[in-house]
Amino acid sequence: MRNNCPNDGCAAPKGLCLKSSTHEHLKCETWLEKNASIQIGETKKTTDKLNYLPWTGEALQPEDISIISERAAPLIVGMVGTADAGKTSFLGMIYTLLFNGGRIKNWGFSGSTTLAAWETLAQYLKITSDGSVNFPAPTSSHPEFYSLYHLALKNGNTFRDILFSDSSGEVFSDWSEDVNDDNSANARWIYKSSSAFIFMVDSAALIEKRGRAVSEIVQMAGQLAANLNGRPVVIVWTKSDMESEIKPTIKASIEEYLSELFPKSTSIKVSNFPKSGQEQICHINNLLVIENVLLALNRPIGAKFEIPISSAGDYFLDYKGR
Ligand SMILES: Nc1nc2c(ncn2[C@@H]2O[C@H](COP(=O)(O)OP(=O)(O)OP(=O)(O)O)[C@@H](O)[C@H]2O)c(=O)[nH]1
Ligand SMILES: [Mg+2]
Repeated sequence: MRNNCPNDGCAAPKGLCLKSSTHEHLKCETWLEKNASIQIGETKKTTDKLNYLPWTGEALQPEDISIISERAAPLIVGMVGTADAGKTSFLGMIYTLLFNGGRIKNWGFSGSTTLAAWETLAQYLKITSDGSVNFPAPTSSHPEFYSLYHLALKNGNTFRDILFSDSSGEVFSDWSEDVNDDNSANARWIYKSSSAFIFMVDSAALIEKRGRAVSEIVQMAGQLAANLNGRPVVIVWTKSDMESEIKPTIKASIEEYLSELFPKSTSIKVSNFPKSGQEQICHINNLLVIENVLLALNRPIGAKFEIPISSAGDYFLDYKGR
């Protein structure tokens, strides 16, 4: 039996879910009613039998990484930040800017196996008829939830396959309090597998929660720094349209702490709201983050991080062009 969603016009599970994003179709009532036995961890096994292409356009799972590993090992960029920090909408903005002709210095867009997932994120950021923006729902905190967004980039004859790993801030907060937390398996995998990190500082949280937000950010940054082994971190101050409302002493203390913890890092302010006079933080800086991640990844680091790539057992198929 094909496990198609009975909702009119819905392409889940192979394409876009009409009601929600990426793998969230597993939470859709209509989907669950029709496919009662399907659990998050079982999706891949079920859809494997249905797919004629090795990829669906949806966000990749760790076991899918081999699909994009023929050219060279892809590089995973871990998105780390507290709940609501703006991780998912940052990714939606990156795709929106690239789709509208934005450029990453020296790098051209060369494809993606997760276009449907990118497209879903970008749909959220579209301004509605009443002038508001529907941001994505909080990312699932299920310990088996993985969401890897693929970008293939080209610089002359050099290709880079980058996977941005989105995750729930709630899970990363649990991980930062206890790295062995039972429900943080995905955060542990992201931390172990990433070649670089984007660390997000939520300007709105610093305004609204002040000291509590400072402690959460400090705790998470400390845990991120614990076993970096030279892997680069780019610090991103999200929701910078609100920057002027952050108490100067709070801002200065976080800046000082992060620059001591990550002395080689760059710090960039971004926003999803291109207010007049502040276009740079939206139109330029979001892509500048990716440019800085790529620059940092091109510098030699202290340790090499291997990610699992399946072997075809054939010298020709196993050849990874560099
Ligand atoms: N002022 C302002 N608010 C923003 C901006 N971007 C996002 N937000 C708000 O922040 C909320 C959270 O954004 P997300 O991108 O979902 O945050 P997240 O880090 O993915 O959250 P989790 O998945 O729960 O960890 C959104 O629902 C918006 O209300 C921005 O540029 N400026
Ligand atoms: Mg999210």
